[in-house]
Amino acid sequence: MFDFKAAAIDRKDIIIQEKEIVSIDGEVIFYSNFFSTDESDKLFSELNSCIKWRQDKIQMFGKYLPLPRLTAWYGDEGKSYTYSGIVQHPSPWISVLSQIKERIEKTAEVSFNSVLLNLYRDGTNSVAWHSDDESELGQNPIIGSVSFGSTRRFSFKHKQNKSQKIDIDLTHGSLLLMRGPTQHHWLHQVAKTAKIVTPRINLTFRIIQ
Ligand SMILES: O=C(O)CCC(=O)C(=O)O
Ligand SMILES: [Mn+2]
Repeated sequence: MFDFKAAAIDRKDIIIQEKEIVSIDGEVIFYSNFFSTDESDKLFSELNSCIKWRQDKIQMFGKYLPLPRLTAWYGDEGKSYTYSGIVQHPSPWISVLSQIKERIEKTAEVSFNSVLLNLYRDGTNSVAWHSDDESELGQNPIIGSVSFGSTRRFSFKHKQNKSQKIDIDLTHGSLLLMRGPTQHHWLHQVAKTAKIVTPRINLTFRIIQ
């Protein structure tokens, strides 16, 4: 179990505050400044230039439509991932991704074996309501979500009690941990917005069984 009493973790320069976002029917914890601004600036530009971004298409109403964002999948050999009918075969780990993975593993207290990356080029890019509940993620998946670049609003909506909604702004250098039964009871999305014109990169570290 996660120790909520440990309210902050030491980073060399500052204390990272943790905040519980969801506690009913799930466990979601947010660290707003997990990476320093300096580090986050460097990681954003490295990811922006080094990642092999791809434009996937999904089949809807008999047509193939481009996803409203670019994606990439990295991980241990053989850890393929299927979502919305798209099969992603992993590219091997690169140094920048391994560094980020190692940093968040200390806090998440697990070893991740894969990461899905999303590049939201501007506010027209988004991800629709969904849960990360694919069978290869196991019963109660733990997901470590790291964000760099533009702040975008991440929303939760309870599946049974639809009036229950929680919004959280995912800032540059933040970490959001989702675990426990969260994916069974909550949907999440990043909605389109006319306010944002600059890019954002999100990495969701996962454990493929
Ligand atoms: O961009 C985000 O913050 C979330 C992305 C997401 O939910 C996903 O890739 O499954
Ligand atoms: Mn998701």
